[in-house]
Amino acid sequence: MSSLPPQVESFLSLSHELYINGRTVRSQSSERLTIYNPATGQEIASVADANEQDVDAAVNAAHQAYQSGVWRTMPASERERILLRLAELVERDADILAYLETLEQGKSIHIAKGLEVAGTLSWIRYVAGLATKITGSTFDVSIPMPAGARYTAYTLHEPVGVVAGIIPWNFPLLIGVWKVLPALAAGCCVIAKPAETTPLTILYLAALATEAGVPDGVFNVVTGRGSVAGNSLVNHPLVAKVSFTGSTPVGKHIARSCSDTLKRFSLELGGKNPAIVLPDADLEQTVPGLMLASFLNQGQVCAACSRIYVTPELFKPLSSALADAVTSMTVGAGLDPTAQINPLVSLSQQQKVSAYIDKAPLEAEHVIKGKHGPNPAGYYVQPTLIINPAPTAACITDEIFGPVLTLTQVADTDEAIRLANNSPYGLAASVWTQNLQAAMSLPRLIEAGTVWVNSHVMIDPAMPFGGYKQSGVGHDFGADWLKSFMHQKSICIRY
Ligand code: TAP
Repeated sequence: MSSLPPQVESFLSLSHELYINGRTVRSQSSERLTIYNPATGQEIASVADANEQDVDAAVNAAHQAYQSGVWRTMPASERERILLRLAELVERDADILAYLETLEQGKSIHIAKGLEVAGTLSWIRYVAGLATKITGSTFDVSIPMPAGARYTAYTLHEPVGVVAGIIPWNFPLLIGVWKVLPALAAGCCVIAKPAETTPLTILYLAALATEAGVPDGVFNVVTGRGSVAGNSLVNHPLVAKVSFTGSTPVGKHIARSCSDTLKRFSLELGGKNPAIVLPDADLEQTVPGLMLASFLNQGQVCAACSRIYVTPELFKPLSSALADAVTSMTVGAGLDPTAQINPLVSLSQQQKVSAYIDKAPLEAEHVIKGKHGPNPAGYYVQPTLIINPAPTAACITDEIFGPVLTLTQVADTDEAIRLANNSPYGLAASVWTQNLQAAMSLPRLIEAGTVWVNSHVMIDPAMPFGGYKQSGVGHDFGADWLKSFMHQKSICIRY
């Protein structure tokens, strides 16, 4: 750790507490959560393990800030300016954030800088701009009484109030921004709950928000366990909306809890995302595209490709090209600039993914494994390609969320579509073809919120992203994003 930038060392050495009312606040719980470096298994920091009283304090701070109007009644252009200032501060501290992300999450420093922090900047800037584009509509209505009366109506969009943003561990900073920033742009006040393994960058971001001019109480962070802090947040009566990204089982639990009090919720959940490779696909483009789609961030990407269906014409060349690519990938720590595959986020994720890999030979024709990680204490798994698994194999039905890819030969395009849709998930998919007819028609047949053609896993703040089926409820991103953090009010004027 001696080669870390001094600001990273000094941040890690802090006693990390909760972030409430624009400052660090000591938790009322004496419990701590240890944060480990996935590359070594060694402790790098510890954070507060918030209890119900801590959550109550954070929600009350957010509620008071909301009631005071300090943020929601601020001119929208001022909210936009402060959020753009936050982007400048993220840019200033980009290297610190990227190192922290690699150290707590395990991902490559290249991905942390070039994708996570760079993406964070794009998303903050996009969403800041939405603050000044909140519009309603004006219309005449035809109410017939009293005789002779005329009415005009218009709609207003008003922030829902206090929002709980619950964040997973795969892209803690970027997804943290997806949960917090649209709520802020809409005028809401927020409590963010990062995953228990990856809380550091969101704590850092909250302090930057205060520096940027976000008023106290508007952006709070509670670190802690989902079963305690997360659950208390979701059930808190002063929370008006839960914005959640995470697994489908936890998403269902949150939906059930919210339904008791009819809280608003949006859920971005898991996926088991297929790619269909047609006979005319250009393999020079398809092979690197599928490798990126499947092994980016060690497959810990909700939209990652994890099932490939290929028609017989290209089965052999595609399977041998993917096998070569998987076995030649270099495996190492996120801080090793040459490593293409890095450790998984945690010991439990390593054990979960390894169990799927161990079972695969019993369920498939062939299993091809890549290199081992350099440090047995790190949370590495070998990148793995599973050829022709049984249709009911766990590796083809379950979201593994690791560097594990299946390749299945199908008879024709119809079978590929049928198998692609044969999943309770419907987050994302891709079609690989040079045929215009197929490129235009196949995406309409696939049950998924996003379908790419000749690419996969490419997202943009302007492009709405959400799941079909059990992959979610609602959408993130796009021009209408803020509406899910706002009530619509009709005002009707008689004259
Ligand atoms: P989860 O285990 O679902 O955890 C997500 C967050 O929810 C964590 O902060 C977790 O806290 C918290 N949580 C757990 N139980 C809770 C409860 N009862 N009440 C409230 N909060 C609770 O997911 P994960 O393992 O961190 O992330 C991987 C999953 O996220 C995958 O399924 C992946 O597909 C999905 N994901 C989806 C998307 C989109 S955009 N659709 C993007 C990224 C990831 P703890 O950490 O303390 O458990």
